[in-house]
Amino acid sequence: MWPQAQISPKYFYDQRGSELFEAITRLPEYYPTRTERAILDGQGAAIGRAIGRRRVVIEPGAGSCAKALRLCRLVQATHFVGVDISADYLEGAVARLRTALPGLDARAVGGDITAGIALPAGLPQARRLVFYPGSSIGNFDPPQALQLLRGMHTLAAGEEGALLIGVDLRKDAAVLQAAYDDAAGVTAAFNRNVLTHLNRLIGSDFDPAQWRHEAFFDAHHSRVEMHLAARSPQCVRWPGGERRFAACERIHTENSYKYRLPDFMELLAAAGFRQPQAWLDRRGWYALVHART
Ligand code: AVJ
Repeated sequence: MWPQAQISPKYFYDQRGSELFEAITRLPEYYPTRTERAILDGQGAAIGRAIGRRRVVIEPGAGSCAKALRLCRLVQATHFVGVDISADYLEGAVARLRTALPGLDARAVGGDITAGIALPAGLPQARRLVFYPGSSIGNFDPPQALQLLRGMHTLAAGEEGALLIGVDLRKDAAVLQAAYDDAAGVTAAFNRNVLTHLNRLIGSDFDPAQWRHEAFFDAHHSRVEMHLAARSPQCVRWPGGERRFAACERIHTENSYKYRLPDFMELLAAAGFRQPQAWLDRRGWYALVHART
């Protein structure tokens, strides 16, 4: 038997994958993005008071920078550093941010946050705010999440350092299921696109049409899992190797952990953060959490 096949979710985000993810955020079933935005818009005054003004905002996984624009406005940011794996996509987004906020010193940095970020030289050490919205922390298992939060603590450390992070909370399994297996099939296309991206990266010959999208909530691990299941037995080849798949054999492509708020607060404390404050939507589906270094 072969070991369980898996592909890291970071490979979702080539140009096409980033576009498909943007489409996901507009789906009726995918509540996290609009719920987070509703919290930031509805409780922005209180959140803004907790954060304070003239911040140096660092956003790992900045993507389209749509949230960065809102946040930088809210806290009258002096500097912004967007970091993303999809560097080309990010460059365009940061350029638009500069146009929208002419006073802002905005930079784009290509990179993988799990590998450590090289910040631009001369970035002020004081008043740093690490902004990690979108519940991307959910992609990491709790020990990895702790390590990542520790890295963010180091990134923000200095006078008045802080973190503002979005966390998706545990909720009804049917709501979660629908959010990751939408009726229009956009999440299925997003999931399959990882194979197209991989083909380009390693020269493999995956046929995306041969793979079925699967998503379900695993209550024990408190996570949504996404998989691709082989529609028929097949052999995938690339220069220097091959992998046979039995019919229905799965490739694990993503975990999306859903936290209970007290558990997440504990994780923050373990990473060295203090004075956490959380703002939730009315349904209690999502939290924006602010904490100091
Ligand atoms: C970008 C990791 C927050 O887990 O909800 C959306 C990615 N995967 N639909 C999430 C995703 C399937 C998303 N994150």
